[in-house]
Amino acid sequence: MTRFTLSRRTFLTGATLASTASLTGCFDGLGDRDSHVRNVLEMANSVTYRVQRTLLGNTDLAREYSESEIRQPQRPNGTTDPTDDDYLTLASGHFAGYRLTIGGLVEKPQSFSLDEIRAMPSRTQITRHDCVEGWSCIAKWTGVQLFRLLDQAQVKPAARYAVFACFDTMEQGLDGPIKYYESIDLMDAHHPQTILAYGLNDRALPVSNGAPLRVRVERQLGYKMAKYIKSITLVNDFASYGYGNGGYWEDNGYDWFAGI
Ligand SMILES: Nc1nc2c(c(=O)[nH]1)N[C@H]1C(S)=C(S)[C@@H](COP(=O)(O)O)O[C@H]1N2
Ligand SMILES: [Mo]
Repeated sequence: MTRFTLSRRTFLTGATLASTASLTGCFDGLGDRDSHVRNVLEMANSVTYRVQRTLLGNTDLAREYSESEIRQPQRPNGTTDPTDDDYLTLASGHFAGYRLTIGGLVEKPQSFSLDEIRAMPSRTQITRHDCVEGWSCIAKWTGVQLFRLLDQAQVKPAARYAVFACFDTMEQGLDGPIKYYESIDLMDAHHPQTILAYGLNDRALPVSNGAPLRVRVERQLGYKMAKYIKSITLVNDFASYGYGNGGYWEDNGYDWFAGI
């Protein structure tokens, strides 16, 4: 049976301009954050989100591929070599001093070393990464399923989203460096294919693709899959992050829900 896949763009019929703008790629924002285009996009995005959440089950799997379908390396995109001091210190020690923290709306805040994460049950999946810029790569990702870490932290009922804070600075803001961040809802956070990956194509995850840990959210576009993850915070809204839209690119006009 063919899985029923909805293109989010199918639902943007009233917003052709907006959908064109959202296809221009990772390097072009939409400009004016308060523009009309932005409002149209937001409306279309929330409709798409609700429609997809209704039509696609909670645990429908993204397609997985075979080894022979891996034809090229995963193309690095966005930040490929963070220059932030705390990151460089950890990288120079092969990430031995790295800890992933989980906090916010949880009963038991957690802190994991990479060894602890690698010792947990792992999942390997060969999936296709689709960037909003229009390119795709099929690659093999290995990591721990996020729900395993969340279960240890015991997410409180009030939590609605998981926010990923990253090491890499995207630009200098008035109040200091603006770092990459992203967020997903708890349905995606508990999805069996949502993993914190430390392996790529049978090797340690390279710096260019997000070492030491990057999230894979296989039913959404590439920009949702935060690289260089520093912490995960459970929240019930994004108001205290950036411009309050749930992600660095979202703050620059991209859809928060980027289902494919
Ligand atoms: N921390 C961080 N995560 C990020 C980005 C980034 O610049 N910084 N770029 C995003 C985009 S637009 C894409 S397409 C993917 C690229 O992942 P790759 O380098 O493994 O191909 O990472 C996403 N996650
Ligand atoms: Mo992307």
